[in-house]
Amino acid sequence: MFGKTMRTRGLAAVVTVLALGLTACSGGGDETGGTGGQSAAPGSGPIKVGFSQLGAESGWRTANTESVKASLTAENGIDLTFVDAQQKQENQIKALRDFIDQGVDVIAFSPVVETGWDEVLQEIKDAEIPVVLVDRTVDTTVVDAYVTWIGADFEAEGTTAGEWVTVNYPDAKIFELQGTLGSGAQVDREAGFDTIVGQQNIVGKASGNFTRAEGKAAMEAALQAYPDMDLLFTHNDDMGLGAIEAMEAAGKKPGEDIQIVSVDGVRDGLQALVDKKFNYVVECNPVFGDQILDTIKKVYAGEQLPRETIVFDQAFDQTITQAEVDARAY
Ligand code: GZL
Repeated sequence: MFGKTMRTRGLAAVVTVLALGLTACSGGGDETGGTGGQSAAPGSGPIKVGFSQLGAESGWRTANTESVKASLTAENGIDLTFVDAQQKQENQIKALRDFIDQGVDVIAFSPVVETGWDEVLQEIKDAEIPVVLVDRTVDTTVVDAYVTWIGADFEAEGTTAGEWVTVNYPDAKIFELQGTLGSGAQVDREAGFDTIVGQQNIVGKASGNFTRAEGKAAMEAALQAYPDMDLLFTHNDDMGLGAIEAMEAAGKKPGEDIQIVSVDGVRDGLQALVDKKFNYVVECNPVFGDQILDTIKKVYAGEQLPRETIVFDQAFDQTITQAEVDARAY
């Protein structure tokens, strides 16, 4: 939370922040001048939102960005500044500092990795701009660095994938394609999966950075290094689709010679299920722009919010039909 003193809209007040609930508004806009620069009191115009998106690395991210932009619109009362960081933390930190200089009312961002944010999060806190964490998580020493986090339960996704493997392929020799190293999604999916399957069943790991090209390259090397692997757990569909290319180039049948368990559930990933090249996919729903909009409006209005909001996920196996895939929103 924002420490002991915050500005609520229209008046400065010393507010004791509750452990879980939080009222937070950006500074500025009240007669005491505030610190948020140009921000205005509720109802006097759009909410200025700075959104730092980590990149455009995967089908999941594309769908997430589309959902965010479809919800955070002028018609919905938002003046959005959206910045893509091309998966570089330094770009996100620059964007966050620019948002402070612009005097936005609310900052939303999906941190590419969990650590390295303390300095800029402290600067944002000092500027009294509330932060909504989207999707990825942070590991920071800054107390009350953000108002709330909205995203998926990455560890549960890993656990769900691991449980399917232990039930269906308990003796599998598993290779694990990890997402961006140090990202919350990578750390927690690995923790959830490995705990269930047991490290003794994992022959090797490598990062494909959540991209198709890097997933393909990592799998090409893994096929050489671990010729006895017979199951791939990939932290996202895009790396799994790249791995399929590598397997087929090596004369392996994906989904048969090497089972593939993936996370995300984007259309191309579910199509691979229909095509029998993926065997199991745990969804990580990227379409939650409306929930982000609702959260931002509540933050701006100074309403209390839960510390986190978990986005609902499900899982799919090869019984999924082409019609179901075609009907998917993303
Ligand atoms: C998960 C998200 C991950 C996806 C990847 O919520 O952060 O990042 O699983 C994406 O596809 O790159």
